[in-house]
Amino acid sequence: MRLAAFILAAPAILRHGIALGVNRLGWFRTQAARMSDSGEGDNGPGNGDNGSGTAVITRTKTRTKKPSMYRVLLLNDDYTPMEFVVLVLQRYFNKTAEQATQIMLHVHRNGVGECGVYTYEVAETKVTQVMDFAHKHQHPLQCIMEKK
Ligand code: TYC
Repeated sequence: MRLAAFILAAPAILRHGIALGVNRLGWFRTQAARMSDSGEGDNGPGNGDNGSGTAVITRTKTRTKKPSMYRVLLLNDDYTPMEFVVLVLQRYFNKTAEQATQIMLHVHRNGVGECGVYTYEVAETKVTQVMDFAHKHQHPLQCIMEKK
């Protein structure tokens, strides 16, 4: 074909080439198959060709989120016995006698100290357990939680 003739025929070649060679529905089916083979995306019910000749591909990306963490704190007071605070730290926060003593002394000297860091429900449970235990023994010990 002479160059001039090719240039004149080019628009038609392009139009028919796209229509015949790269069938739109065929391309979508290929994409869907590729995505499902690779485990990519979610081609669940409702994503297929509904008979209209139009395929809709949706992709669901799994997003995970780390939970917010909460510090559980003990507050100092003038009346709760030191041994009782040490016992609380061992019983509810799984501290050794040495760790518990260090934390208790830190609270005694600084007014506040961290017992542990937990997710919301666990922190809330520990606060309730400590407050109930202190109340039962008539000590004014205060235990609180704060978002990190
Ligand atoms: N200050 C208390 C005392 O001298 C001891 C104490 C320590 C109390 C820590 C509470 O969270 C606390 N007996």
